Amino acid sequence: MLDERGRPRYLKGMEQIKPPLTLYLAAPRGFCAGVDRAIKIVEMALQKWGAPVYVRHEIVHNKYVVDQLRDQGAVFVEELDDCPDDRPVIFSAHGVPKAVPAEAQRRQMVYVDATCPLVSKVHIEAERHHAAGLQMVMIGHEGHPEVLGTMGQLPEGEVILVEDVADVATIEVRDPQRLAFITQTTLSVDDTAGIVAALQARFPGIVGPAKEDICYATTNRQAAVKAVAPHIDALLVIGAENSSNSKRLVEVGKASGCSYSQLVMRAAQIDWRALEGIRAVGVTAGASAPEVLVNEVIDAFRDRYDVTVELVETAVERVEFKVPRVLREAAG
Ligand code: 0CM
Ligand code: SF4
Repeated sequence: MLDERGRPRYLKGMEQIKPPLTLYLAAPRGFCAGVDRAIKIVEMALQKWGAPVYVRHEIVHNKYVVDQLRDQGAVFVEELDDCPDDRPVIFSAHGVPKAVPAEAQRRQMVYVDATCPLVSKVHIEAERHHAAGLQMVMIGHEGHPEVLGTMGQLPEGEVILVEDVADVATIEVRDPQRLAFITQTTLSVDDTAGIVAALQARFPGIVGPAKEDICYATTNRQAAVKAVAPHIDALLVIGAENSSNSKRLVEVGKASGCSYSQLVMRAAQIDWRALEGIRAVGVTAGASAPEVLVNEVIDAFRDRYDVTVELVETAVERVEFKVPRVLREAAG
């Protein structure tokens, strides 16, 4: 029996015995090197130039992170048109179409590009294929800012988007012999393998990266969820609705046999009634979700259960990216 706040209800005078629960904590989880760098860029820009510093799009897809930076003087906008000429602007970790920095230059704005180097790597791949005369197929989710940014590296019509295996059957290409594929960095590793296989079956001459362009952080977080899944009755993924990599973790949880796999922004969103009777829960966090929110969720479980934490670590990450040189130089 749970009370109105989802905590176990006890009879008056009885000792408060909390039910036992094992909490399997996935590792790696949470911030990746690209997110860490992007947040640092905003913080260092605020130190260097003072507030306000404009940020085009959420620097990373997490409301908590965005709210904290806003409190320090960052102003989040969706388009460059919403920024004044005389304040610095930062481009989010997801990348921007080529037209965006070009426009910032035309307006003689100070800008810092916080695009993750692993997204920039895909931009460069696309340009290289284009220069070699190949048309591009991009595997990704329509409308996602990374997809808009990557497709926007090449002229209109040069990149064809496919979202799933069904799309592969219907696309029309200029020349099947002169084709390359690239992918969004935050896709499901397993789903993408299926789409790549379908592309290779229909266009045997298609050129691509060794596997796909999914980044190390996405790959590692999905592998950790797969390792946790056999132990648990429910999985909570800490992350935001607009975070592609976080949503993929929910799907991987479900595909790995965990029927209750749920995205939560933070502890307040946990549906305690849905968890009634569970004995083992898995917790992970998307690449844009700060560890403070993981701790908040663990504490919320401790309020209600006698918790034993088991770490399930499938990789150790040591990737770090430097911030752009302009921010490493003294204020000026
Ligand atoms: O791309 P995605 O929606 O997963 O973005 P995010 O901000 O949640 O995660 C980090 C990144 C990138 C690029
Ligand atoms: Fe870069 Fe991957 Fe992190 Fe995106 S999820 S910011 S591509 S490291």
